[in-house]
Amino acid sequence: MNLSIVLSTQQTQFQAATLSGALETNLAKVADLGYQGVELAIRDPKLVDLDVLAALTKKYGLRVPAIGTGQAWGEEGLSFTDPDPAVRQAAIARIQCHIPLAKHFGAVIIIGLVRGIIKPGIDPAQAMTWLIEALQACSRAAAPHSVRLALEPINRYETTLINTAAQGLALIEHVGADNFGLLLDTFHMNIEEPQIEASIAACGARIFHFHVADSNRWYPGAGHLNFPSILEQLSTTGYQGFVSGEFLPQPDADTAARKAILNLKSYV
Ligand code: LER
Ligand code: MN
Repeated sequence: MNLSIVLSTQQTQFQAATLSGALETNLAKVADLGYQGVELAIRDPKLVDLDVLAALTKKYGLRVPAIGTGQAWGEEGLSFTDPDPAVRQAAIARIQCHIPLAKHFGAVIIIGLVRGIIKPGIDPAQAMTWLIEALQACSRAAAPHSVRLALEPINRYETTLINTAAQGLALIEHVGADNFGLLLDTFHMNIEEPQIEASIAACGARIFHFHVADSNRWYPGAGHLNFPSILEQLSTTGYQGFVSGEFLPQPDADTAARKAILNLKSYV
């Protein structure tokens, strides 16, 4: 099992980016703890230098399995389902801007909260149409570069659009692109899925990336999720990607990052 952990390239309001800021110090720490990869959360690719990122991740022997994009929503309000067409277009352009980075690292581009929410007064069917059109445009732009996109079902308290794996699978049918799949996150699954292992099995080869946090969004082992069973089911699907830690920096970031890898290794 390849393990990675979320690292935001800049300070962020997103609480479950375990590590943020101080890029080289954090990369050295992640490598030292034994992680094979680092999932980079990047608000805007224009804020980072691909050459620097490439050199530093190489220096510390870290792969980049995925790029998180949610800060474009959380900190700038960009979304695929905003009633304002200019905002929708800016969100699509922002995601497309991640393609060169994703191509370089062989990373999946995560579509999390940048999909947006159904805003008050907006017909849900209209929001879904905007979402599908945006995902088709981004998947089409990424395909020639062999870049994949993964939409993350997110719990009902954070979005009104695509909360469950089943909704994610239905969306895949509508988008109709081979390079579009899902990111499953155990924290959200614990809230939304009737049975976590069954949902993992149902998603099968469409699982493009995987986030782990425990039931309380602390590091795996700090809550009541059955990770040995969840990870066994994930491996049964043939998943070859990274298991990526995205949890609160509690009781502090260093302890959480250290306990997560210790516990995850003991489960498999
Ligand atoms: C992002 O990966 C995530 O899990 C969401 O909770 C973002 O808010
Ligand atoms: Mn997540």
